[in-house]
Amino acid sequence: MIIYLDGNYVDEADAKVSVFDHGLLYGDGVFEGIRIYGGNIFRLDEHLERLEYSAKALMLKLPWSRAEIAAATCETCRKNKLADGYIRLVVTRGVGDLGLSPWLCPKPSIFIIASKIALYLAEHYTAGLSIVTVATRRINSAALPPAVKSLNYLNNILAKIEARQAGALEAIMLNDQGYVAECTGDNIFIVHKGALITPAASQGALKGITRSSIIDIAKELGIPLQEADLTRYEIWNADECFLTGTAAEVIPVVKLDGREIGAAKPGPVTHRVLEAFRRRVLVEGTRI
Ligand code: PXG
Repeated sequence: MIIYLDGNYVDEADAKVSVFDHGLLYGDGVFEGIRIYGGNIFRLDEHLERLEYSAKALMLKLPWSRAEIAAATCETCRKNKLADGYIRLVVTRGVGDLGLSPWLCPKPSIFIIASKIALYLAEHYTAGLSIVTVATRRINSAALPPAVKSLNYLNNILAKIEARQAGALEAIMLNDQGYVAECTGDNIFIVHKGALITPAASQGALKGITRSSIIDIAKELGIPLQEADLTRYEIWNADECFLTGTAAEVIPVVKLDGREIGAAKPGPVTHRVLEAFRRRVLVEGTRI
């Protein structure tokens, strides 16, 4: 596998970063997970815009233009002959000393991995997931805005561990007021009386690229969509529920904390949205 690392295309065995990189020492950095479908990189510009916003929030100045990062992303896919897969684009604060101070890190590092990811099995999409609510709350945006896709994922990892301890593959994370924020690596939607409802990003969700694509699909299909505060009560009483994420795409949820949601099987609205999403990813995107 060929990795893009700080301006060079290197073999994965040579793709190494320093132990003094603050991305490693402190999780000081940002990243994107991006999909490529049939040679088209899905919503590359939106991903790079989110990367810029995340970096700006950390006062991490990107010394590359969006066009330069886009070109390196496409070239990494071409070099690996990757037409369908998952791209991990990472920017770290770079090498510094053993103190926190980011201003002592003169040069950020960038690397791009073009590979594959499979979070769930085919049967999870056909049967739907059983998820749980975990006690680990989504981090308060006054502490660290959840919209920042940073290299510090410990909040989500703690929740993921809790989910696994409970025998589930994904978990709902509530915000500190008890409203549903999102899942550990996915946004959440419910279907109620034919309408789609998803928590607003201000409730502690990442502004997911898949989420925004589903919002566009809802408009296209004429499905009413609302951003609203959700508690578990709304999920218990939902007709359908599904999660969205770059890796997971659109995955149905049929149980929460052992309670069946709706008919306890993937529902018609979820199917319509999923089919529209699958059509869209093949035609939308940046040709590499
Ligand atoms: N919320 C969080 C916290 C995420 O990390 C999403 C929502 C969905 O956003 P996109 O833009 O992908 O639609 C994410 C993205 C994993 C994994 O292994 C998940 C993400 C990133 C990297 C790895 O589950 N999720």
